[in-house]
Amino acid sequence: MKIVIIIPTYNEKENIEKLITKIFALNISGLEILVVDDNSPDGTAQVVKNLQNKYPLNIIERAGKLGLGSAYIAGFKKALEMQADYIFEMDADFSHDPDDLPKMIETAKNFDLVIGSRKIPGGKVIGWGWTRKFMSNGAMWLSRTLLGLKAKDVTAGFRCFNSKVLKTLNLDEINSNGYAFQEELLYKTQKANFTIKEIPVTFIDRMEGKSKLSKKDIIEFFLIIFKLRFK
Ligand SMILES: Nc1nc2c(ncn2[C@@H]2O[C@H](COP(=O)(O)OP(=O)(O)O)[C@@H](O)[C@H]2O)c(=O)[nH]1
Ligand SMILES: [Mg+2]
Repeated sequence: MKIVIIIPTYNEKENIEKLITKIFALNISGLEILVVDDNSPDGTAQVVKNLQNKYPLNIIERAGKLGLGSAYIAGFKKALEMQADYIFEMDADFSHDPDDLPKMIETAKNFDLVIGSRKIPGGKVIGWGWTRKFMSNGAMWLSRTLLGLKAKDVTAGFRCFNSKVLKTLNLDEINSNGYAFQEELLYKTQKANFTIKEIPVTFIDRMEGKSKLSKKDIIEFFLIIFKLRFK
């Protein structure tokens, strides 16, 4: 069984080595990491390359900041080439706890998509003010209502896909980025009738570095709802 964890990075020098070390310390058999770096000016890619002799660690280096969605699409294609059975999405900034990986892998044996969810009982967010929580809840409510999404955590970026999902979906048709990308991918997974399971996780806002997503990503989240709903 092969598990590939895709970690997109843009200026994550303070986080990436610690995260990679922590994931491999779990000793999960068949696990590999695939970093997708967008030519981070802080030298994230070099930090990753220095660890490649120690771990089963791969890197895709792209020319510039091309966005989270296209980073994942590039990562998915590579992970499928690597013959992965399970493919994870995971942030580089420790918002997603590596200790949740074993439980997600266990659950992935019975479901096509497993979501590390902040929005079901037992899940939570630490470090966001009330405005960000309010915005996030409102946005997800709108998206769930208009798109008929069953999962509660629409924009979760901690996910485990059975590779058959990503082989089935037409990855080249997904052009959104940021939060919209997570929303579109969830929508298409549900629409293709794959089974989806949320398990509760605690999401901790990043301690090191700054958010790489912007107002533009928030606007795109709303626009894609209408594109998916009314096209
Ligand atoms: N390769 C790549 N990674 C990105 C890009 N934008 C964000 N990321 C990464 O995606 C993950 C989530 O971004 P983050 O800034 O933590 O978003 P937030 O948690 O919503 O504030 C982090 O690992 C980022 O380094 C991008 O354009 N390209
Ligand atoms: Mg983050």
